[in-house]
Amino acid sequence: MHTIKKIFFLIFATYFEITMKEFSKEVYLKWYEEMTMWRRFEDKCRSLYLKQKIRGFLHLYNGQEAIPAGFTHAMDLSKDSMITAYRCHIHPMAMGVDPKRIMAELCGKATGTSQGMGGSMHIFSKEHRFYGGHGIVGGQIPLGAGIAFGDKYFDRKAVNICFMGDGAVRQGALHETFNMAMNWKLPVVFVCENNGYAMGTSVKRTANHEDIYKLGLGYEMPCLPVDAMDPEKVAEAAYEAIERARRGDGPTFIEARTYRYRGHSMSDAEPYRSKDEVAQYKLEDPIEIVKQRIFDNNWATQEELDALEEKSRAFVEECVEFMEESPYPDANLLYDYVYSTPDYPFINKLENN
Ligand SMILES: Cc1ncc(C[n+]2csc(CCOP(=O)(O)OP(=O)(O)O)c2C)c(N)n1
Ligand SMILES: [Mg+2]
Repeated sequence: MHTIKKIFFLIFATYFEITMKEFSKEVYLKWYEEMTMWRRFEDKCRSLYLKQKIRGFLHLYNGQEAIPAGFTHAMDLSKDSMITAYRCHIHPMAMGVDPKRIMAELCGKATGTSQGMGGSMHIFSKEHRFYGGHGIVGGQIPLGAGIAFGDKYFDRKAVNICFMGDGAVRQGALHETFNMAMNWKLPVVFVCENNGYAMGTSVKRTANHEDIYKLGLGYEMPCLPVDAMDPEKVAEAAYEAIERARRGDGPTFIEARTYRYRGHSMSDAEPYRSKDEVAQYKLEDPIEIVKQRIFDNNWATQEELDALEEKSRAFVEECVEFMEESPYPDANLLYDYVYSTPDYPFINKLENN
């Protein structure tokens, strides 16, 4: 952005007080209700998986809730977008996608976000600009930059938030993307959700240092770590990065330090960590942090919070009812979504042999 344009923006921003929404009582109560609902939703998925109503893979998000809570507080949900990996049930809910449709998708029902044909790793909503749900580790990193390229090209003044895991940052595609994103000053915020592990491999064992955010330094990309157990800290870091991208100054790389309470997926005996370690992180549970701040400010009583939690519980039950009452997709539809090329050379070659 030209210097004059920048100065004009700063004067405009100061005059009209364009700053992030404040961390009010309403925001904290909303966070409490949402985060307890997200936690219950994931716990319910676990039990539906054990009943074989959810098949295939299932990656739960327990412990990481402060990240979507903080980011959506700082985003402009009327135009900004998100993309992430396969641990993807909660981000779209934070963006406004109906959790009932996500529950239906997880169980392969026709009312699901992808008509039941994507499943747990492929939640998607064009309407809410949530662009997946990607199973290839790191595959979404260049895609996020591509979305930002489109936003810049069409001058939409929108920002893409591109989430990835601590395992994904070891993919070569991250480096190609960081280079291009900085070169073209793309409006994207890269966020590594560092939950300590890539399946059973700890960050400690992955590289010679644990400061993932420093990967931005080689590209002179603004980069920083943030305590991602606290949604307020996440929102502050997110807002600064989003506004930098929006005014044309390019990407930021945020290392959101978090922890996952459940296993990598449903089939994980967790031999790589101790129960003590998990218990230690539960002392800084993001939901408890929100609860404590509500109490510290006398914004609600225990009974009022219990009532919000009950609302969350009842809503998750409604999601399950919606899913149970929904039909499976028509079997014939399967053929509509299989990509096939009649003259695909390799299959012919196999058949000829
Ligand atoms: C290219 C590729 N390699 C390997 C895998 C297998 N795999 C699935 S998840 C995963 C770990 C990724 O961990 P991380 O990026 O930290 O995300 P988290 O599961 O912690 O959210 C691996 C190696 C894959 N899906 N894609
Ligand atoms: Mg991880």
